[in-house]
Amino acid sequence: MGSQSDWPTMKNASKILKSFKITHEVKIISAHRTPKRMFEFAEKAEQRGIKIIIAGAGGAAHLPGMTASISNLPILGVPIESKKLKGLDSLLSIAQMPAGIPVGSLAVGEAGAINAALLAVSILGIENNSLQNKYKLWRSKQTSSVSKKPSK
Ligand code: RP5
Repeated sequence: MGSQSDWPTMKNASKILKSFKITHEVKIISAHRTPKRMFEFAEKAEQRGIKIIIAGAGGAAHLPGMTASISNLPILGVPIESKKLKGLDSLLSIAQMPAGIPVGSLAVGEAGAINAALLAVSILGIENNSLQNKYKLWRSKQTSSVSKKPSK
């Protein structure tokens, strides 16, 4: 994520990954404030065995796109809800990538962070039957938890 201030949102992704026992690391890397850190991380991620990068950023949210410009790994971008524009700036910055450098953009805020992690689980599950089964179970539990009628 781009800043400590993104962590309240991005910790929702980490919680999901933990619940599926997915080994992951959590880092603050800013495309603007720490560009060298970003470059080094993105350049070495694949050889370090990382499979998917979830990048959360807000405002002029260049972290997902710039990471995608350096790494061939799948990049899932989470637009953080910014104070001034409620995340519309983040969403457009992340979604409107030029053709040829893909970033999978999720929803603004907490839902996006949760779904980025679930999408990562789903992608990793393609080559991992046990993970795929855990994901199916998670989805079916969610379905069963939805009441047919509202409570009083
Ligand atoms: C972006 O700027 C970060 O991703 C964060 O969402 C936003 C604001 O950062 P802070 O000023 O709160 O550190 O780089």
